[in-house]
Amino acid sequence: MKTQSKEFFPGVSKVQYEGPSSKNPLAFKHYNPEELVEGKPMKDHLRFSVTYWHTIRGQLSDMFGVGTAVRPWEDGTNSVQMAETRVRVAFELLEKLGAPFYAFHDRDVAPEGKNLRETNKNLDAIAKVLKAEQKRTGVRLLWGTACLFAHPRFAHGAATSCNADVFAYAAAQVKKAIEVTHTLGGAGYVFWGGREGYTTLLNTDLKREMEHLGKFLHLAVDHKKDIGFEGQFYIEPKPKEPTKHQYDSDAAACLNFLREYDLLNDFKLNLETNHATLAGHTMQHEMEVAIAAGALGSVDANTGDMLLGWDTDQFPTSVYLTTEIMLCLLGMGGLTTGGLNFDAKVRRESFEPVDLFYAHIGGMDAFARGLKAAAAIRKDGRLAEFVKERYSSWHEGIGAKIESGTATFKELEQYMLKKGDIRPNVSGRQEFLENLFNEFI
Ligand code: XLS
Ligand code: NI
Ligand code: NI
Repeated sequence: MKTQSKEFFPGVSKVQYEGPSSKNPLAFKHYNPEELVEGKPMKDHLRFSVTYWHTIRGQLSDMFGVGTAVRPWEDGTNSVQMAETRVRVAFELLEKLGAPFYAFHDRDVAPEGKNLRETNKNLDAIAKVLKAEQKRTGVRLLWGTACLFAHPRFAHGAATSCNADVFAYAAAQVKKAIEVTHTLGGAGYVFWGGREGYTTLLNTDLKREMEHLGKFLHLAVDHKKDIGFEGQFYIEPKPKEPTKHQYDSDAAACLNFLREYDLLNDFKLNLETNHATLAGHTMQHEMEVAIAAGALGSVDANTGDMLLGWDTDQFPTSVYLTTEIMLCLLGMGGLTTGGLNFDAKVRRESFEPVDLFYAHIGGMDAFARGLKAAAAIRKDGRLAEFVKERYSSWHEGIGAKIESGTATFKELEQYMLKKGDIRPNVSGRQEFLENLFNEFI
């Protein structure tokens, strides 16, 4: 067994805040964990999380080529022993980055065995190591989840599979994953329906599949209550990839699904930037939709590539994007159970271990800048004031009457017949507002 003192990233020491003038690529220029923004430490606003699947398990392969990742600690096996070593790697990285959270799929952390029983045993063994490392470092589990998409048994979906046995297997797997998340004190649990959708409607009973998904989620809620797990359940929308259409396609579709199946009280949304853009939305749009329903829970913080149409899962570096995200989050009063989870991978060409640090440091700094810019926009107040003023006709008179629900169509007709006509009398001032936004970047 590897001893705890063995270093996996010997060239990297604990990443420190050195301020904006630092030229050290392994230092934070903007993320200063204890610095107060709107009276709260940055680390509590941002609640950064590292994803196990990309950062620890990502091979950097693509559709055209095998993995390029150079990971000197890998022994070429997927043994339980190797899984244990990877936990040490993960926690060294988490500690050096000063990231307070991590997230994983069950199969990222422990290998499948020859049957479900053995697989569960493997997971239990690694959960023990995870728990010890959490205790040693103070790092916490943001959320756990089950991988219901990689294994061939899920080719037709999991909860929405045409085969009832696959539904049963998925249920057993999710049961176990929730229990392990509970044991590790996870703040939440995510459902991402990687294959809960279809590739052709010719073979699909859409209504039946969606009902099965609703049923599955109810069973999960029941079990959560049974075992006393108080973490937040999330659905993570994504429109497609790997399927042609996933049922949880965007925030609005998820909210409607949860409402239809009476699950709205038990779920919030975990929104991912690259999924928003795949759905033809901005992240800000997805966030506003979720916030309006009181259902924004957590964020998978990444970004896509403007010129590539798939889920490239890149680390976020655009301060415009992070400012928009932080403006939404500050506006809703901040994250509670959720976090900014870097569901992001380094490029296939960035194959050295140290690239994992550059990537996370860049993402953390980009969000720190976004946080500061968003707080400055709020303090300045002009943007919020503009929006408020834009709706001022609703603050009194006929507007107030409509909003309070006391106006009738008849009355509105009378009102307008008397007035005669109405024309737009104030500009939307988009360009003015874009300039205002830029003042803070
Ligand atoms: C894939 C998803 C996935 C979820 C967790 O596109 O983002 O990584 O976050 O299953
Ligand atoms: Ni994600
Ligand atoms: Ni993704």
